Amino acid sequence: MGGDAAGPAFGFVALIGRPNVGKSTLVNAVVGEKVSIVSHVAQTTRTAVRAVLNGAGGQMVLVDLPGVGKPQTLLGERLNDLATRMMEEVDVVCFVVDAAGGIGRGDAHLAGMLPDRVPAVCVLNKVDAIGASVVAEQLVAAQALHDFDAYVPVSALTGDGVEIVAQELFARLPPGEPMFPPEMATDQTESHLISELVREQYLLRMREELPHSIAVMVDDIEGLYDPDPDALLRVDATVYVERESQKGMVVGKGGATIKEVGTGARMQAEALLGRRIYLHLRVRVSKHWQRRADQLSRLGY
Ligand SMILES: Nc1nc2c(ncn2[C@@H]2O[C@H](COP(=O)(O)OP(=O)(O)OP(=O)(O)O)[C@@H](O)[C@H]2O)c(=O)[nH]1
Ligand SMILES: [Mg+2]
Repeated sequence: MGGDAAGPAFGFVALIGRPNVGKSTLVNAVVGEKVSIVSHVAQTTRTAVRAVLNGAGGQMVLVDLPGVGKPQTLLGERLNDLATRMMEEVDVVCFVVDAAGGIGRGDAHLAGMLPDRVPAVCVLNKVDAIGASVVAEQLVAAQALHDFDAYVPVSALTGDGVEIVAQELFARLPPGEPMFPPEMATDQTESHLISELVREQYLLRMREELPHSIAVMVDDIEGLYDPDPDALLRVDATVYVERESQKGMVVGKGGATIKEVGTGARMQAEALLGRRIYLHLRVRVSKHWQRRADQLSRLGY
């Protein structure tokens, strides 16, 4: 196991945990790049987001996944299914709990679903928000969840302990050749990355149920293969809401909200892609898309 004289290690690691425990923050911290969007809203991650880490011992693909919770909609059911299916298919599971929020029944339920044959590392996140005695208490609670192969207290936010998470995961990968070129941090398309950055801007600004009602699709992207590095990337995207009444909130007074969101997402996308971008957003209603199989599939969920 792990990279040794016999050759390099390669494998997939699934990030498993309840919503909001900090899985995506951890993935970004481990690879040192923003690959997956983050917000205070549960169900921020809706797809399997792959992030690639190259180390001395080999290559590891972190698969960031939706948090597993009580599903309220068909979307919620699909997100749970995706995460629980992936934990069966990977080489290692990285099980994340919120040590500050406290390990609870949701964690126990999920830990009960962990397959025995897959090594699992337990990450106790958000230790920046608690004292040493609480960390010790949460370590005991984590040990009662499952017979994990390792326990690592971290703060994905400050980066404390993140290096150790990478080491513990690497050590449990099977031997294998790298699958991705070393400069590739994620296999997401530019379109997907941009649509996620737009959604993140909304998640950070919207309240109540509205964040869950928002989906974003890039309809058109032009200039991607222009050899001129200064050429403008032109992106058209649609923000979907579930009801006519939500349109106003997404657009904002005099278009203020959609303008702010567009600027925020564009700036992040420009930094990530190293290109100048013109981003055009429009809003459409897709009635109750979270509950409709045809609409979910169309939106990529
Ligand atoms: N204090 C503190 N907050 C954190 C830490 N890690 C993540 N957070 C916060 O927790 C919230 C959720 O973070 P995410 O990374 O989006 O959580 P997630 O588990 O990916 O959530 P879902 O995708 O919805 O399942 C955000 O507001 C983060 O800033 C941490 O180490 N300390
Ligand atoms: Mg996430």
